[in-house]
Amino acid sequence: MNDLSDKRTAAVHFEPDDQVDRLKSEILRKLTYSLGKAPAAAQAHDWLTAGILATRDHAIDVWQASTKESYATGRKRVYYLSLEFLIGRSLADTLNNLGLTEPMTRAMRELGVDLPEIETIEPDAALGNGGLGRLAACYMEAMASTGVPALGYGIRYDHGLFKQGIENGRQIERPEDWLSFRNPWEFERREASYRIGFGGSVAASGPDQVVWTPEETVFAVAYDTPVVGWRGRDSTTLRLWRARAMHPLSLDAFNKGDLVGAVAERNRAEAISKVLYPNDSTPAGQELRLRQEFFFTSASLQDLVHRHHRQFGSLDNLAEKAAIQLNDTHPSLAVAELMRLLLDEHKFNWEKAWEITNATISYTNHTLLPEALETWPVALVERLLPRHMQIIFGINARFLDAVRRRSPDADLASLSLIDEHHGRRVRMANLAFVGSHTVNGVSALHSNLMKETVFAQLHRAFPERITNVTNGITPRRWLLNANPGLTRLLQEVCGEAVADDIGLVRQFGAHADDRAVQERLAAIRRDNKLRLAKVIQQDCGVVVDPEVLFDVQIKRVHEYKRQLLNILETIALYNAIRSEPYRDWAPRVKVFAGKAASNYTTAKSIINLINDVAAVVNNDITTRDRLKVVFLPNYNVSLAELIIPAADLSEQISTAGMEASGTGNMKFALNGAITIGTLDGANIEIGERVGADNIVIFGLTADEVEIAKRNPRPSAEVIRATPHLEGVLDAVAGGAYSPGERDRYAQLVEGLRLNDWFLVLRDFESYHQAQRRVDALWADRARWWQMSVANTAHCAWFSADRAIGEYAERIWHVPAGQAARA
Ligand code: NBX
Repeated sequence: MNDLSDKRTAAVHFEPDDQVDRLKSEILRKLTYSLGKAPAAAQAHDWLTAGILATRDHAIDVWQASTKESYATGRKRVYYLSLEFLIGRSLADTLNNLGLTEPMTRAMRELGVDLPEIETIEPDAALGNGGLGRLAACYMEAMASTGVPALGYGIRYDHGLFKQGIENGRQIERPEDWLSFRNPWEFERREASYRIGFGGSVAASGPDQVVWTPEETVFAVAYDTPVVGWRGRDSTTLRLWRARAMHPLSLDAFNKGDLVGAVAERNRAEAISKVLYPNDSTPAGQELRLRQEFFFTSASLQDLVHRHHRQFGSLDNLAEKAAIQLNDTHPSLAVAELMRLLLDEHKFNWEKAWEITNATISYTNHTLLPEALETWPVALVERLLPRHMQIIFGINARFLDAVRRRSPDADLASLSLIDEHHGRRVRMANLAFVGSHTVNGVSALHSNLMKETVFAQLHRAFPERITNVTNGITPRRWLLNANPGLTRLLQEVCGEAVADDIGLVRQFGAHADDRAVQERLAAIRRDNKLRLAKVIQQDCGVVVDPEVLFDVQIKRVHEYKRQLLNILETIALYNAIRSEPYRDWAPRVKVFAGKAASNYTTAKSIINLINDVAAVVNNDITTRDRLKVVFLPNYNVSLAELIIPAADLSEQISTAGMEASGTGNMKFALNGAITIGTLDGANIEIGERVGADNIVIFGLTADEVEIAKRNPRPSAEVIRATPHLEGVLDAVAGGAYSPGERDRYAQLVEGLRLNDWFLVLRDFESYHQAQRRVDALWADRARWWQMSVANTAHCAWFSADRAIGEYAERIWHVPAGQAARA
């Protein structure tokens, strides 16, 4: 690391003015020689690209030093396989981590450019759906910040998650196009390109060996992006694969005048990396999705095996030098693909290949929703990946044999990698579980539920395998960058070093009663709310007062996340305010944002209802000062960065037992919002840390939900026992909020009346009461700020650095360079 630390020292010793001058000339060089633009003719996007290219040069210095160091020392490396990386924008975070925010801002200003303004035109890289993808992005940054050598492997989708528009209250999807003007952060690596086979036939060539002759071959080409960690000490690499055809044009077809046929192979190949599937927590099921999964898994494994072999000359020590983490089951085929490479290409026998595979791979589960568990028809896998299907059968036979020998009464049917009941399907979770040395859940509750429910039988067979690593978020993006006001206050109170060691925010807790601190906090929050209010006015045409309580629910729209509970309670509140206008209701704005999968009819109907309720409420002068409802379109990482620091109340109201962890909950709490939530996922751990007095908990527990589902109470009975609910449901079902189409929500409400699967009705009263406790807390503003301080002060533990530290120590067995422990 010597040359690197020298460089850093050199940077530190630059006089600020020199540094600004240097950056100015770097930007101008990029503008002139990389973009071919004269400053006088440069547009905002030219300045942005020039700024990114100048910043990227600094990132490259760090990156090359990191890579060199990890090669020179032969350290173990982490390979994080994820079909999703929800990156968002990169410029502001990279500058901040490099310590260049201030000099770059000045350099741009002296060139006549407003940096924060041009930062907002950087495309928001949305190569992910939600929590799982954002977690992967946080972990790439946290590994860079804590000195864990790592490569993230994924797909370079031409089109990320769709853009959401709201038209007449309804979600419409528009294609996303982040690559349309090139991506200045990435490097194409022609030399890192691999052949990915599909279909064809297999022929035995040795005791465990087979020759697979694919019918179709596609190229995977690597695109690398550096991810710089805090203070530019280290960097990880995001390596995304793009699909290219072997033969981009068939001249035969072309010469015959068949222009479509001439590019057919190319279109079929390139379709693989064309678009992200917009499903969150539900499998897509199409063949193209399986092709995507195999494509990126195979490219990544070929790459890491090739690099390992080049570096160490043998694969015997793969597990000592490589830890492969599977981000959910999308890369489960890694188990079979690694076996194939070891058996067929490197001629290991089965036992040795299995030992290496199992010692190298580990798997994270992100959801227990039964409909989310991926399975693929055996017939499809057999046709697309004949060799892998053989290997999966081989693994299964040996595994079931071993279990049978050890425990003759084991439930083999549920352990099997093959589900024999639904037309024979490969269970990707069982494949990942059996192929891994460690399997983890993402919160304490979730990991326990894994043992009791979906993985109960596998857990009995491998009682040591399941462990927990509660999720974490990077405090650089979600606190330092998103909330500079709060960061400044924390640095004054806890010392500058809080940016290096987030654990120091603990000291903030001692100032919970300090009036001056409370006033500062209130002023910071007000500024953040003003910024958000501007966007609300622009995007929703609604004027909101920054003095009222900002009550926020932002996340994918899903029945289990219960946006429906929130909006029904909002209607009850609206009715109550109208009937008792002079009671001391806490004036609020209800902020919603989130996308629904394009084929998820119920979720889309919920979005429609929120917008319809907003239209009625926002136009009612009797509730004008008390209640507003807004739905911000096109929720993404950048919008989250704007909304979270402006939130007073964080809605984390999933049906208990269904939200594996949540990570938004952590971002809000660290920024000082109060959580109203169920005892679900990481809410429980947030409650344990901030204390029961500093969180508002309601609703059935996971155990009670379990019982309630086994003995459901008829909805009619629940409705009868719940004040106000009947009126709310009747109004919605009868078209009070959709006068132009009276039966628009008839089905939605009928669904609840028939089967309250997500316990929206059951938890309604408890939620309503919890909201009245929020009203009372808000009325006592000193108490509110006390709670807010406690939340910030006790949430450092949710730093991704802590989570990565746990993975490094307990799962990957890699020494973290400077893992910060909160
Ligand atoms: O992963 C999310 C969970 O819902 C969150 O509770 C959790 O905080 C987050 C990070 O651990 N899961 C998610 O985003 N997606 C999936 O779980 C998923 C599973 C299968 C599938 C698609 C998405 N086919």
